[in-house]
Amino acid sequence: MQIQKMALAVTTGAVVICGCQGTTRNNDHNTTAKKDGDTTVYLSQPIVTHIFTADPSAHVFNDRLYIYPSHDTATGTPENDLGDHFNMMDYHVLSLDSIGGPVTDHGAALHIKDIPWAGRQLWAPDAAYANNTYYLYFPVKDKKDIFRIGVATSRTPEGPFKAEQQPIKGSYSIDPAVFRDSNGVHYMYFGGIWGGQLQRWNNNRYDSTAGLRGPEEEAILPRIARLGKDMKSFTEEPKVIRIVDRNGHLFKEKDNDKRFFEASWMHRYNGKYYFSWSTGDTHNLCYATGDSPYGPFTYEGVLLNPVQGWTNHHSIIEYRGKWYLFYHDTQLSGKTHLRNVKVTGLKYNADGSIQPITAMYKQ
Ligand code: FUB
Repeated sequence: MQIQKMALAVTTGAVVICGCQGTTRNNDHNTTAKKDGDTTVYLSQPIVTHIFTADPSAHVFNDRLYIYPSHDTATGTPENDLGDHFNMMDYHVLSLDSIGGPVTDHGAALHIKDIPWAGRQLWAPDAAYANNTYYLYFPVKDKKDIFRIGVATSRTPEGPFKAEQQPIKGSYSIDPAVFRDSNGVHYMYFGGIWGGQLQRWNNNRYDSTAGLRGPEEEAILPRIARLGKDMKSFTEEPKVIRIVDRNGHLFKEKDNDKRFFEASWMHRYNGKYYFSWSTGDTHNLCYATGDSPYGPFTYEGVLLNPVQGWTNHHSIIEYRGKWYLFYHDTQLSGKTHLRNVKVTGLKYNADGSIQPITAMYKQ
């Protein structure tokens, strides 16, 4: 437990963590830490330090901020390129009512043992609200070791959530991001290559032998599917999302500082759709804009430069009139699979472009 600098109060089933000395004042800038003779400067501090958290999907429900992160756990699973070391067992929901204010950890919201079809590895989740119900969407490998996307429900945003008996029909791969358009229609964006298995899915068919693309081939694209009114089903077969350059050309696999890898997110700003993602092995968060939730999206640039650690994963939301980027790094542990969630402000230029953020540098 890493709560030395915190005042801890236990209430009914929840842990309330009050920040002291900036530990949970997550908009502190220019905090330094000594590492291997260098001084690493971090733009923000971890939102909580008593558990490891990653892949933050932030939402505003009833004027309160809720964060749905992965709950990183040290299980000792050996590290490999398929991400076996990301061997998470449950989710905790965090909430706060002001950026930099006290954070509540609501405890275990869903455990893998309570998902009837799950095998292993609870990866990056997301959440949505409709039908007087809160929905938690999560990727987990099924008993055949194939990633599928599941859904669980609760009457409250913090859970606990009850999982459906089966994964969402037609779902696959990882990193669901559920977006509510202004007309009330919900869409799920998803997919991730390498350990996320998206390379095995062509035309929505699974082929365990299908591999990654060669450098000159078109890069693998993320997927979208419209959700039904029940929020537990797709109303259509998943479609690919085209991300193109200014000349309308798709990226190739060799463009790996820009091409899609994982960590989809969608938000709207001034009527435009902003699709953002991680480039994985080059560690950028990039974004592209379009006029429809289905795209095509035109590449705009990097929004977050590489952070400490291998993965980069985020969400972008507006809260009380200001825009924020939630992201993670490995400041607390120095280990790729034991991450900590952070937040910082996000600014747009007058033309709608996002001012790129650098969250860490060495002095
Ligand atoms: O947390 C496990 C995986 O790492 C996520 O699903 C990816 O987006 C990456 O952050």
